[in-house]
Amino acid sequence: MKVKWISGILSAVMLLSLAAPASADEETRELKDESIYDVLVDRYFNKQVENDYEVTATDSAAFNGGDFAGLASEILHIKDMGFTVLSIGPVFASATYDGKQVMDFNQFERHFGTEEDFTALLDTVHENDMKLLIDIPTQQMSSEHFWVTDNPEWFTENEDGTYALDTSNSEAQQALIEFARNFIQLYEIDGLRLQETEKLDPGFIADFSEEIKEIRDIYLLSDAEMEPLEGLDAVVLPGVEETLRNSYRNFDQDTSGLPELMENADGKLIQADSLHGSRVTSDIVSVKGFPPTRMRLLMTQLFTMPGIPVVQYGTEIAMSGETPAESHQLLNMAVEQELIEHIQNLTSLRNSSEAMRTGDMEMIHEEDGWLIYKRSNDEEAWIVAINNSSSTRNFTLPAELVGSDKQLQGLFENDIVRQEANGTYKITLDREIGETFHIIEERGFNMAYIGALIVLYFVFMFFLWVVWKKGRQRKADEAAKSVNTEQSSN
Ligand SMILES: [Ca+2]
Repeated sequence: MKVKWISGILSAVMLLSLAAPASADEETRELKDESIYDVLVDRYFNKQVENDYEVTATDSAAFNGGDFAGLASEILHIKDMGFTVLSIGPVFASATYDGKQVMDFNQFERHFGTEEDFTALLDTVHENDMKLLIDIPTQQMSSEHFWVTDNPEWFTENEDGTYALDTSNSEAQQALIEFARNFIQLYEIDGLRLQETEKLDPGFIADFSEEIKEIRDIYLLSDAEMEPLEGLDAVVLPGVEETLRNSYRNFDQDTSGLPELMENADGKLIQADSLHGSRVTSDIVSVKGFPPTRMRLLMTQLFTMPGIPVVQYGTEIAMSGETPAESHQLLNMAVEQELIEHIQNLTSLRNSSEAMRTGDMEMIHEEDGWLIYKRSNDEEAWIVAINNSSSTRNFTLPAELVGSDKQLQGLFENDIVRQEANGTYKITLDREIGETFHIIEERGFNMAYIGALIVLYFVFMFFLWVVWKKGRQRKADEAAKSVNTEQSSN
């Protein structure tokens, strides 16, 4: 009992000392501090049956029934994983479940819910200290949209009969700007993402950004890998999907593209896949890999490198799929928790560590899936080690990189690496394991801890003595009372 109590105090003290940097809340968080969970309303959770118009849950190309109310009621699944931005795709009346074939920008998609349902979702997201992001699709609009019928000159027709808005047309520009300004005036959303950003007119993007930010300084993001552009707060890092997927689809992969990628990632959106394409899991399955192990390492990489992580819904359960409809399965939340817990650990680390989000990045070693890098700022420093190879690896860190009289405290595997007699620190990692080491002062026999424990021990003994004394007093009182009662009944 006593041993358990003391070890409980000890781990609490150690946890406190690890979680020193305060995490930013919704008010103070900037885009560079966020992590984004990307979902399609139709594929998250079906809460209301009254909006299930011709829903066919067995047909991946049809509406499956998910709605705003479902997202609101199951928000804790996302909140608990530690994401700070919920991105829900397009929300406007659409011919398709993914919201791309917009039929009317002035209506919410009826399968998703009403204006009240959307507002309730927005409130729920904010109550949970998250932000809400929606997508603006303009390049595959439905022929039924009145913009198409009234102003055919604003559009070019795609091969599949949908219409792409010509954002270099000044009337089309004005219509889109007016719609977006109205929308963010009506609803306190926190950001917009322009779909197929690479196809939009750069001059239009700059104007659009300026006009919407006059109303409120919300995030304006790109969904495409591209060079930074005036007006966009963040773009997807060029090459990020291919490099991450090639490095982690299997073990013993060529990881030589990672150092350069990580050097350029600061302030950019980083993702291994997106709602527009095939899922990473399909790569892993195609080489007969074991998705949970692969995803674990990939997530360790994603959340400990510079940049703003964007994670598709279903990543936490290793959802697969080659093409968008097939990769957009209805989310099954009642599955294996292991990967979910790993993501929780990583976001918890990232959300509480400024160095991990925006600190300096130093690549220390990269060799065929054996990666070691350092993330640090003036307050804290971390060594991240990822062994994505088929054998146990080790690496000796010189004292210049770590400092003297330090120790490396592993967060996930609980390893502690102490300084060797020659001043170095030797990291050893089993195959297919990722670990983050916090660089802290060497603990050894730390007199401050022992002192604190002694004080706590005496406080506890005093508490026991008080309880014992009170118990004794109560017994004495009861005895006296029963004697009195006996006397009076006699
Ligand atoms: Ca529904």
